Amino acid sequence: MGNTTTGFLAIVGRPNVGKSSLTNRLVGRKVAIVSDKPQTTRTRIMGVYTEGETQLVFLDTPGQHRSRNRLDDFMRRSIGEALSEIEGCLLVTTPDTVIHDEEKELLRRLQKDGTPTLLAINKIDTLADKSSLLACIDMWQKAFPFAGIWPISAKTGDGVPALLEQLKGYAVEGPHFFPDDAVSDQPEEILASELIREKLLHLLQQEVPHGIAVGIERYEERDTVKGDPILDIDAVIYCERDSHKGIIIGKRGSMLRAVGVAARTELEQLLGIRVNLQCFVKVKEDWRNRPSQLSQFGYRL
Ligand SMILES: Nc1nc2c(ncn2[C@@H]2O[C@H](COP(=O)(O)OP(=O)(O)OP(=O)(O)O)[C@@H](O)[C@H]2O)c(=O)[nH]1
Ligand SMILES: [Mg+2]
Repeated sequence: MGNTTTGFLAIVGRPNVGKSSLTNRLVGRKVAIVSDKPQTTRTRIMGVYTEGETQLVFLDTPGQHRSRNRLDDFMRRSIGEALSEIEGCLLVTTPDTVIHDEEKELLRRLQKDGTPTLLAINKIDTLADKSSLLACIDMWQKAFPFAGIWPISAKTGDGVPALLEQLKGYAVEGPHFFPDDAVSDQPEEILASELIREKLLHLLQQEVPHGIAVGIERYEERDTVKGDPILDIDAVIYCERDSHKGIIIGKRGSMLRAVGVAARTELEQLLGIRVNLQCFVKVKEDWRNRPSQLSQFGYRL
């Protein structure tokens, strides 16, 4: 056996630019939930890629944004934590004509730490005219000494293999941090609660899903009378207001049912086992500003 190498690489950027989509694409499996609403990712999630002697651990992070409550504070601290003790960093952006303040803030930190940093310009599949990319690349090149700039699409996979090749170069000699068949540091229960949150983000309007947290009260495998394994999951969806509770449940329970079916279907696919999912809804006023609640929902460092 040769020498193993491992690299910790943070994936940072503004909300909604496609950090989690890219993490999933790099790992080759869904490890982080994705939605078209900003601030989908709330915690630092490790996605693991192992090929032969090389292991890369991607640290997907919440989008860099200004704080309005204690959950936001926690999310910002998660980014800071991910940026310490890494071999390299990948800043993800979109083909814009400006560099946003949040991006400048991240680059200042990376420069201070001297972290080797690559840029991924994501969502190039949305560009009708690819020539506009040249001006974008030029703007970024002048702004920061990136170790590489890669126009990519996390959606189609365009450009991702070449980016991955460069990222492998940041792995350093040492034992693998995770077993070679691992894809994430997230326990299955967390994946289940996150998938429920993802479906809520997809199905609900702007303000409601941002005030939602999902707790798993039961997670037990058993054999059915026929002898097939089945996973019983009881989940509680916490929201901030009575009016939100009504929206989440929907007319005669239709919304809650749709969320449950979508989450169960995907969970069954990912885990390869039949799932019996029961969802309940409870109100926890202002939980995003209550430290004890935040830590109960797993939002603690
Ligand atoms: N067209 C297109 N859409 C993309 C691409 N990558 C991501 N998206 C979409 O962009 C939206 C945001 O994707 P996420 O991966 O959740 O973005 P994020 O940066 O992790 O967002 P936060 O966790 O909120 O910071 C979703 O609707 C994705 O489907 C891409 O390459 N092309
Ligand atoms: Mg994300």
